[in-house]
Amino acid sequence: MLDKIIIANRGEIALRILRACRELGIKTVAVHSTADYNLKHVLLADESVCIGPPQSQKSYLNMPAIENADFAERVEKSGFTFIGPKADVIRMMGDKVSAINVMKKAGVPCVPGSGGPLGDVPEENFRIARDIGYPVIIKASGGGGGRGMRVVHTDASLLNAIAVTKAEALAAFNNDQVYMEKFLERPRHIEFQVLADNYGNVIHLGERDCSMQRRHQKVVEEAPAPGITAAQREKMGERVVEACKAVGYRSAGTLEFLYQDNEFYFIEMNTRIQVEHPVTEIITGIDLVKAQLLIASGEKLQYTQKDIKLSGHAIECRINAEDAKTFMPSPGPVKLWHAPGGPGIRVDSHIYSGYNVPPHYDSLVAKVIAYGDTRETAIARMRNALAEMVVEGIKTNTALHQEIFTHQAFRTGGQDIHYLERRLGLK
Ligand code: MV4
Repeated sequence: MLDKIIIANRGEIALRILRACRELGIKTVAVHSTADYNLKHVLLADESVCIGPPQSQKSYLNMPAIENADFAERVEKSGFTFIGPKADVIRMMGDKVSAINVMKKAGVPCVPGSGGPLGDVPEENFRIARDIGYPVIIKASGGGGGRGMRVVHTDASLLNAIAVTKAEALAAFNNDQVYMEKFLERPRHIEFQVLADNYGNVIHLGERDCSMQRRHQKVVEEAPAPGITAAQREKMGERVVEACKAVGYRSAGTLEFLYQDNEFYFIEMNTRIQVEHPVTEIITGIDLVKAQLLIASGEKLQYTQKDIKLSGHAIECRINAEDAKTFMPSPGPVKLWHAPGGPGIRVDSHIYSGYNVPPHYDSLVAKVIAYGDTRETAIARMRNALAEMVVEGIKTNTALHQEIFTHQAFRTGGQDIHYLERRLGLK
């Protein structure tokens, strides 16, 4: 078992990791900026080290390395264990063109596309676009999560879109490689969770629906995805497991898909634990963070695929310190915090009465997760929990969440990625 770990995170996930360490008897070192000396996990950790001023670039992200893969590599080269996949696998998935190609080769369905980086021969790019069929989307290979993308509807704007996306990609990611995909107009965002050990054992833990988003920020996530059948899950699950085996994946990971007209299309892979992991933990009964720690300790996966049974339905609301209408950040002192509770409610949060939300980082202050044997029950419990929750001193987006659950379209389930922005009248 690992003896002691550095928690190189902040906020609710750092506390989540600390709790898993406590359960396993692993000692913890919290590293934090000067703005974060009063973070809950810093106060609870066995040791803490201040690593710099508030700005992330000067503290949490202050290292000569330019990307996650380089960081993982440096950790391993220094003789420590990195809790996550191998550096070369992180690097491969960080490059979207190479990620798509390995997935395609391993039998995972991908969006019809260029299958490689675009060159600078105009006629060739016109041909690719016409073969795919407009509308197409130009994406930066070094991008992901919605950064560096452009939709193109006709030949007339294709070359300029490629040129501009390339220039932006070079500036943002130091990599001007771009690729082309068919633009899906009304997809859902559905992602599969995987867990892999150091010995080639890989399982999937079903899917999450993360279609409720605004400006690429997820707002509500749920598992399982409404309407996905056990047969679809099993088929996609088998493919994602085979693909992870093929690349020598290790630790927790997420394969993101667009889902439209009953088909899944792989778009990218996240090589880390994600904000929305609790909904999967709840319906599978598996502690994903603990599993990551055990895997990094060299233990074999304790489950095989047949041990994984999904039960019930879980929904997560991301509570942000922001204005519910304007979405402007609302940092400052939390005067009063009462977490909701009761049957089927889990709250992952680092805030407490008297805590000050710093202005320097993302605005997530709590995740409220509701569980029930049916989706309807989970929604009812969530609405009670949101009504019961008290956060004073800062503004939160709780009213937005409350509104989402009043709408019949949400209650029906299966809305696309544009639903929330349409609903908010932002589109
Ligand atoms: C797409 C797409 C439509 N067609 N790719 C945005 C985030 C990044 N992960 C990929 N994204 C998209 N890729 C094709 N071929 C639409 C989006 C997209 C999106 C995807 C997931 C969740 C929210 C989104 C919001 C806008 C656009």
